[in-house]
Amino acid sequence: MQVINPATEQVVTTVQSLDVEETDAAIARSRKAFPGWRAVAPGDRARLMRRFAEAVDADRERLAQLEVANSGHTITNARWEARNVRDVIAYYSAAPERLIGQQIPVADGLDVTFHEPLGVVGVIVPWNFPMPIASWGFAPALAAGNCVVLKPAELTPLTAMRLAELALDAGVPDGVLQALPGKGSVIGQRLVDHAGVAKIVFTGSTEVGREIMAGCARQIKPVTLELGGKSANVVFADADLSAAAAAAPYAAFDNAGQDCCARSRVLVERRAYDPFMELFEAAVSRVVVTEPSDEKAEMGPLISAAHRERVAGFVTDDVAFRGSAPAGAGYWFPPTVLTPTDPAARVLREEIFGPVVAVVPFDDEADAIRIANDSDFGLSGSIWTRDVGKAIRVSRDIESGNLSVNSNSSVRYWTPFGGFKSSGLGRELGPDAPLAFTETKNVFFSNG
Ligand code: TAP
Repeated sequence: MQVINPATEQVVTTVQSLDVEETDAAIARSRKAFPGWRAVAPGDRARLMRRFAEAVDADRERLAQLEVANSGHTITNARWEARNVRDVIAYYSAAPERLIGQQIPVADGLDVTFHEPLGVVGVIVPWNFPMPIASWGFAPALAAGNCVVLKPAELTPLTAMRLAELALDAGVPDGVLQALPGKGSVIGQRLVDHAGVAKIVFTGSTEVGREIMAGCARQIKPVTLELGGKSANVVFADADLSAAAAAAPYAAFDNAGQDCCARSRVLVERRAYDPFMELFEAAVSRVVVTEPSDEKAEMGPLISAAHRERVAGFVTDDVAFRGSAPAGAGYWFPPTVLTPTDPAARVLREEIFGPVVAVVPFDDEADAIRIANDSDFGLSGSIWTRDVGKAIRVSRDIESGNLSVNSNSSVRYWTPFGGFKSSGLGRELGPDAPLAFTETKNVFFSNG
């Protein structure tokens, strides 16, 4: 399988796609490694994870350059992503020594609970943020004493493969973390169907997530689903409009809009609509769309020609204004702002996963909440206002897993992350994430 640089359309390298037999062999290696990994004393497992984090730290620039070449991420973003992986592994390195159970008052003895690791966990990752999303699954799973088989997207396998090498170099035993490049329909499906895989962590489209959940249901296999989004960026008239407008392009066009948390709907209070649009247009025109290895780049290309075609299908006659994009080789697409008037427009309903955003006016607080919630998705979103009471009310009423007031921040590894409605099931990250990779065992000791 050829790995293509989306900014140049050139072949970066060739990677061997694994088949079902090779996937089974990898699962068998993982199952063999599990008793040993589970038996590593908590302090030693913590130390190995810290060494893994240090190995990632020492390799940050190489990982970042791999992501620029493989995924077209801007170098600034790719460096942040490599640091994020390091920090996520370091954060969960504290977990092995803190998997604390309970002592429960009972008659006739003593009752205690243990958090037992599940076994082999399959982590299936999309192409949009290959490195961080992998680590949000594998780091808490490893910390809780599980082995992980990681399935990167077929388009973007390079950083996942490098991270598995770094784990080995750091002393994490063979078979504890493996990355298997190849097709979702082959490797991913096998991880779901294989009785030797105890849990699936899936990040990707709602469509595939639904099938994964059905596959897991057949085996009563636990599953975490991190799926699509259609998030609203709600701007009230009392907000700092300059700050909201200056930030809005990055909430929709960062990573070329290939972001599950992209605020691809901007809802603006009607009486602030015209001044906001003027500021927003100026901000969009300033977004630097260029060769992603350029330190000044703020947006790179889309992942593939097929995806660019899909994104282009959302651009209708409602174009308000657009930014710029390079011509020539590469899957470039300009930042695009639409002002649809039909609430049923596809651009307001479906996930675009490209640099296209729709702006919609609203009348008041109730109208903003109604429009924000008029979606099958509920992953992320923002509320811009100077009124603290309004911020509290609206953030409680919007049906979404992650909201941000006067900012567009989405994912922090210290806090739980995941969606409402069709955006998913379960939460990743935050201090409790390792517990999602354990079963609670209750043991009664009779004093008779
Ligand atoms: P998908 O097409 O759903 O693919 C995601 C992963 O699943 C890939 O590794 C894919 O492998 C694999 N896969 C495909 N078919 C499979 C099957 N039958 N069984 C098991 N695995 C299978 O998504 P994508 O296009 O890569 O990513 C974009 C989507 O991910 C968007 O909807 C986006 O919102 C969502 N996303 C969500 C989040 C969170 S945290 N909620 C974060 C990022 C992205 P191949 O690529 O090799 O086919």
